[in-house]
Amino acid sequence: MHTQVAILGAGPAGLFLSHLLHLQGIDSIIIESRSREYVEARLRAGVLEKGTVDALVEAGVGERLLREGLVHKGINFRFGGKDHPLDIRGLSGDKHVMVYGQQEVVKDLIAARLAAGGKILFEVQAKEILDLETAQPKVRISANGVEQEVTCDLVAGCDGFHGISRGTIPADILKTFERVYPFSWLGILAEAPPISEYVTNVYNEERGFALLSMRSRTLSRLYLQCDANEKLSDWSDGRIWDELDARLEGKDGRKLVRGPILQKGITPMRSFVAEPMSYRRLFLAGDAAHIVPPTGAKGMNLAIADIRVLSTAMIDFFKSGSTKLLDAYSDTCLRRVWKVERFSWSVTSMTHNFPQDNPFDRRMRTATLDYLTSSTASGQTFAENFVGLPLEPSLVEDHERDERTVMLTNK
Ligand code: FAS
Ligand code: PHB
Repeated sequence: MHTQVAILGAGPAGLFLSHLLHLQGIDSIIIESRSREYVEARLRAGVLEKGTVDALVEAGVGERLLREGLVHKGINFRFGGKDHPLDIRGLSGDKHVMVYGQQEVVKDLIAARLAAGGKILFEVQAKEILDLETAQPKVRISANGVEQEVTCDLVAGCDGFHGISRGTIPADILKTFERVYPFSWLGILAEAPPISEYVTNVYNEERGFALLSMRSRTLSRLYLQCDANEKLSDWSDGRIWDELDARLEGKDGRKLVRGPILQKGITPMRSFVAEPMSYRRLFLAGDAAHIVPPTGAKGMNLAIADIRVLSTAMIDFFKSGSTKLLDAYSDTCLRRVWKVERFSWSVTSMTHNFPQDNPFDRRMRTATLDYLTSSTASGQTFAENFVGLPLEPSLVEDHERDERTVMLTNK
């Protein structure tokens, strides 16, 4: 099989890249190890930044999102037993986010690709990426024990944190940066009306963090900070509801409306960045290159932002033959990736209890949240990050300046 771009992974990154390339008449093949049913049922992110919504709508795959998604102009913080709302729209210059499950975005993108005759090889494992130093790299794939090769011009590593593409970058070139948090999130999807119109971040000095989100007006998406080594089997439905209510405790007597739990899972928490995000004709995007703790609702949004940069660079390459934007891809993305890593790390640090805390640390957290929700300046900082930072301008100019400097120095 031959294609212009071989894409590993049918998550938001791989699917959106394939769609954007298709709009410009560029051919791609997506290689996905899981079944279509599996990837469409996988519950993950829920909050879409304004830039993500705009990109999906402009690409013609946002119609259901606009129809079924929930507009969120604010966010709640609950600490000291009271709610403290933040007017995201007012603090961000009239921007807002939308709540629309990642699995819905994936369904919309798969439907669009298949309707356009796109090639998605489900239940096919990418085993190895070869010949990246040549103009015709290959991906060795395997399905039901049968091995084949996909030859291509470019390879997009959109295969997530546990994929193979990141490991294809030579160890003496790849640098990784990681922070593993000493806790996880226990998340549930429940058939129960959300406690409020907007997402609520709960900080309880004694018991830790909880997040009260939703996927619709009848589906609640709720999370609890739990120990990193917790087992799901230790958490009965009743214990989950009781602990959520315990973290909400307050004079206003707020309690969650309970309902059947449709899905539950435990997600480990880490911050991770791999540099560079490209090697020869391989370009990493999304979780293959970076991970953020879900606290800032940035994971999928970062993946889409990478693809907005990568698709522009790949389209320029196929239309003009120039590699300038591709050469600048990694540096361009990493500037924004690190700022988003900072935001996600900071929101996690100010809302979760850590084992080494003393009472002063916990009061500091409450004071930080009090300042965040009472100071316009602090609120504006949070809001501009939460609705989504703008894409960085391509660093082509920087690279051209560097090249000129190198040439002058070598003269
Ligand atoms: P993805 O992981 O979505 O997609 C990669 C795809 O590659 C997968 O379908 C995988 O099957 C496939 N693949 C891997 N190896 C392969 C191989 N060798 N061959 C072929 N295919 C291969 N983000 C938030 O913003 N909010 C949240 O609440 C949130 N919750 C999360 C909960 C969990 C359990 C996880 C794991 C992540 C969560 N995230 C959350 C982050 C998540 O949304 C990611 O950022 C997002 O899925 C990134 O998209 P992709 O980069 O496309 O990677
Ligand atoms: C979610 O609904 O998954 C969500 C909402 C807000 C966050 C993080 C996650 O800050």
